[in-house]
Amino acid sequence: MAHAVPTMPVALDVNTLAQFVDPLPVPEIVPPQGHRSSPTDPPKSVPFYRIKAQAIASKVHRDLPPTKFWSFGPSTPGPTFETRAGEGLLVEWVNALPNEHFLPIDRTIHGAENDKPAVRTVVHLHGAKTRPESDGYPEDWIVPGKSSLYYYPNQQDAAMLWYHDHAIGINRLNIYAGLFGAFFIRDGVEEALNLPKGKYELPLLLYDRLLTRDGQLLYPVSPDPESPWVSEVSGNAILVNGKLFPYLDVEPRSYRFRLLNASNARIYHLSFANDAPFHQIGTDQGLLPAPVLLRELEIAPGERADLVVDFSEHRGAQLVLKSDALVIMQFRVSAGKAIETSSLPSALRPIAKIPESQAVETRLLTLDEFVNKAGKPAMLLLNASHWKLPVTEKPVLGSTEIWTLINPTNDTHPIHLHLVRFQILDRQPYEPWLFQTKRQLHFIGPPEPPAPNEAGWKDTVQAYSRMVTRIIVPFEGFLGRYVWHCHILEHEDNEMMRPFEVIPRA
Ligand SMILES: [Cu+2]
Repeated sequence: MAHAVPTMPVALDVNTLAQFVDPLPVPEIVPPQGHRSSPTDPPKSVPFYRIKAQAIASKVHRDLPPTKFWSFGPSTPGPTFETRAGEGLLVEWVNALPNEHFLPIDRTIHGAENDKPAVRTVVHLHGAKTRPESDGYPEDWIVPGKSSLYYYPNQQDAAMLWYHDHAIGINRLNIYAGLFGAFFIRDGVEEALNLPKGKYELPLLLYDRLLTRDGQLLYPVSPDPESPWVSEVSGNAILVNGKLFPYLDVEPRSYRFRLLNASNARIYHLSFANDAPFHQIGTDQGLLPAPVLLRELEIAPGERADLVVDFSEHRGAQLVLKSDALVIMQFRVSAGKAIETSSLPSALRPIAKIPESQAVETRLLTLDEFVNKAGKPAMLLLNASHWKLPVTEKPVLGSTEIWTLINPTNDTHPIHLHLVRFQILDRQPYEPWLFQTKRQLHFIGPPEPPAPNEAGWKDTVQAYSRMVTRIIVPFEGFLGRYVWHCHILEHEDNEMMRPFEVIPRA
């Protein structure tokens, strides 16, 4: 009997759609459903939230039918959390998804084998300092009908974090389906600065998707039906807070935009079409020491950027935000008078540079790509080690380490460590062949310090191609098992992810 050959649905040509016909949505701030006792010693009464991962349909554009998504709420992205540093909260993450996945699972990928349920979720709060049992370990997934109760102490500086699925082997599909949202921690340092706030502060969650002609999510597959995994997915439609080509009406004054790259693989090079300058005031883990004036911003998957844009010079104008040649969204600046109520101070939050001498351990860690017989990427690893091998990175709680990320591949890999925040020391070009054959680090250029807009606390670092990227990491917080991984989700799933374990001092 002949097998039916599945036909690839035809991709939408987004250039046929009218631009700037949908207003930018802003995900709602989720109210707590009451208070409960925290799992701390002593316990305290903390806000309690119940969040349901569910199948929804949402219109991404005026002229497209509703798109089927999975989301942590009735709309996508999921609702936004707002909390304060040191104020813990509890979330019951409920898996209320259907029993079948609507995106193509590769059963040859680790953790997604035939004996595993198709639909599994586990939630990680990216950037949070959380105990391991609430961190969303990739194997801690739950099936439809189940839930997990996670506690977030939020004992850390003000920052934009984001929650997203982290289920092993299908993470790229679950996030692509829409399982993510924003999480803001506030603190007194930030509030004392008089930055734009209230309706003048907005999250911008950027993610690209491939859409079919009838507006449905298309997740591409390889020509091999036995292993449909592809090495990177970039879409034709760039969504901002769930809309394609949205517009935002703004007053001629300053706005604060909290930007997140929630894409599977795309690195954005953001700028305004008229080359308007803007300031970056914060990065992944909070405020920078000082505002950095930019005309272009590069942001990789998992990274966040805290931006201030002053529209007062653009009264009556329409500014288009783009990434290279791709149009993302439009800002319509009103012509009327506006009152500037915020200010941009020259100093934001002091950040002490960690001296290299503080590090008690330096680890050389490689980022490896393996190709198949056809020369196509078949698998990616950290330190040439599969996920299931014993844990090799065991930092001592309270100690500082230097992680030297050696990237012989042709790609930038955004490397994310759970639990911790770190500083970038430098990046330096090296000769990959000498390292691969003799394990000798031979540098072929001077070390480059981080750019001013990276010179703050980070939790995701772009490890550039054919460069050695060094980060210095204080392992503070909790004991136990966490993960570090590439945030290109296709890489992470196949198997560019490894555990690390924070151990007690001997
Ligand atoms: Cu990668």
